[in-house]
Amino acid sequence: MAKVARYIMCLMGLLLPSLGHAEDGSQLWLRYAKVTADEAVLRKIHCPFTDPVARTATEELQNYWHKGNVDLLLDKKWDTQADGYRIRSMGGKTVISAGTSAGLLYGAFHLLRLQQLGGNLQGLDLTEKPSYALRMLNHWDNLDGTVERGYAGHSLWKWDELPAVISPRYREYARANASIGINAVVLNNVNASPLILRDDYLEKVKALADSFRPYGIRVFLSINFSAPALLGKLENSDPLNPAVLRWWKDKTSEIYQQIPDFGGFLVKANSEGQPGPQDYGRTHADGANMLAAALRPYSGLVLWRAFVYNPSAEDRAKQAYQEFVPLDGQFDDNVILQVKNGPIDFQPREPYNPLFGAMPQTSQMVEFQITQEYLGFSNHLVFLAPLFKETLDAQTYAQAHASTVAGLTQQGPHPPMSAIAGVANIGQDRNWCGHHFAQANWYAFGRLAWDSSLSSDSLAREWLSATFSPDPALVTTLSQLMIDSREAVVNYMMPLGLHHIFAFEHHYGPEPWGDIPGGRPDWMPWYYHNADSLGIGFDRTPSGSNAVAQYHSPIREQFANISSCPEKYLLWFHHVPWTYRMKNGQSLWDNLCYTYQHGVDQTRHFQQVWDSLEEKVDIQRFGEVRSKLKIQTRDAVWWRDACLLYFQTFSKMPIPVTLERPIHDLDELKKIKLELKHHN
Ligand code: GCW
Repeated sequence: MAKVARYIMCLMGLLLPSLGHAEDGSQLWLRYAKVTADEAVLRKIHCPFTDPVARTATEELQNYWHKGNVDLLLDKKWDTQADGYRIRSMGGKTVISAGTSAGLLYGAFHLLRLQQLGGNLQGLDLTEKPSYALRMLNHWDNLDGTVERGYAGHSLWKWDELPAVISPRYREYARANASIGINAVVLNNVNASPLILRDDYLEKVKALADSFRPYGIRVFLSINFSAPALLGKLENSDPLNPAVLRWWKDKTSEIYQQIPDFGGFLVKANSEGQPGPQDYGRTHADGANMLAAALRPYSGLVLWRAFVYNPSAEDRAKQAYQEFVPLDGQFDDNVILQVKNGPIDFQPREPYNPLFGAMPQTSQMVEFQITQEYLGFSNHLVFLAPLFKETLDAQTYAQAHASTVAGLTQQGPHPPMSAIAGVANIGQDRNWCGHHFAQANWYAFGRLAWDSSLSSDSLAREWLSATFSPDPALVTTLSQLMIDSREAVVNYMMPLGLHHIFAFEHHYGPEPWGDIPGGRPDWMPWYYHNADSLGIGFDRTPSGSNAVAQYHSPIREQFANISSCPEKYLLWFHHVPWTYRMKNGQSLWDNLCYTYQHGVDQTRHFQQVWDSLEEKVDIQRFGEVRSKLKIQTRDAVWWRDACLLYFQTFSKMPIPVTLERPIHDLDELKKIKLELKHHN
């Protein structure tokens, strides 16, 4: 009955106020109520500064702040680089003070968030300073409008229309970023086309930079290391060739003439077929320093990626460390090494990358993947804050102080260059991210980049209150679901340290049997799971590849010893007999079966929880999330059946009778060949 009433009211445009108007998710977490003209005359927002960022701060408050007068002050006492701010209640007013206009903007959004979340607005006195100086999104967007591993439609950047047409979405995007503290974006894919540096594209880049600037956002570009040869028609792109350096210097100067606050270059070099300094017998440091020299006069940065591996006899998990650690101390101080959170590649769970803490003289930053390449695309509800925090909070024991990954990357050798990046999950979909709950991952990434000590639970609650409703029943129930969702995806995809057992190319769905005759072993699932009649898992102890040696003591010993290795990493570091006794007394095989089943049970539970909240969620988003949860559960069953039936061919052990029976046949599953084209 209620449903029918809601439907009719929706048709009449008369939705219940508590449910808002018809929602398509396009407003993200910024569902602030606008100040009316009557309200506006009752309060004054005072800001003596007129630069574009301060103006944005003022406008946001003018448009959305309902609760009395606010003064915005610049206070030189503040570190001018830090974007920090203070908010105080003083003599009937609220005062935001900061060292920069960007600080005022973040302070304004903080105040609006407090209002939105129903926080106490009396007697305020709070001070904020970001954990990282550079809080950055990496777009893997191509110039033809597709997005590498993008699951929310085409690229937001309409290169063919720019610079003449400026889509209103550019500002909406920038505003959303600013509201969570993101202050830098790399516009294009790390598999970079050299064309991005051509004059006509730089004009388009300038137009985007101009749209983002009022929101305190700086633009960076991914570059193709061979651009001097490919675009500049030089003989080569050898970093030690003076003509190459000259080309980069000229190009950089050209960029800064158009975009005075340009941030710098992100580089994927000698990785997965991309060109790089090694093509000329030079090192990563030679390549990075050459670009750093071109950028130095403008205080620009080089973000040099450490994601490198080659088909060789060496364990892939060890290769980046082997290549980069000997270069410690050789990188210029405007170079930051951008390191993926784990040593393989954005798997549902990886131990932290041992490069963190292994290069004390080199600035390092973490790269997370917000887009869900290996986590069910935008079909699966997976809240990533617990994954991000697992890495940030990991204790490396690399130094006496500050040796969590967060600590190491926040206090590198060259402050204030600290930085953090997330590969964006944003596209042209009306709801920006493809799945309504994927917005939470964009949100959580930004908020953690601002304050890495925030808890996953508080982030889930904040986001839910702002995005769906502050109703405590909804927030409590769904925040629990969100927190559980990361472990669920690990359980139904790759539990107990399993990794890289997904389908070739598109990376959606299970393919533990995957093998392409003559294909690169380090792209094949068997390389990683090593299942045989004795057991399963990758031996990375001294009796195997000895990747554990790359970790500091006592982590090294903890991981190397099968009885102290956390079970969540067991099969990452050990080849374990099927009959091995797990801590709960089950055999490894039984435990694997129970864990896969548990993952399936969790997704079924998510469906029930969601349905129980039907009355509390608007119709459109309710229906869309419900459909996605159905797909997620179906996929979880698919993963369970595929992995257990396949591994059973080695273990030869029965699936415990208390568990659900598989509903697929292995042969039938092996025939599935998805033609997924990244939803482009
Ligand atoms: O995860 C792998 C992806 C590639 C990606 C690469 C990288 C941009 O499968 O699509 O390329 O990582 O991070 O460079």
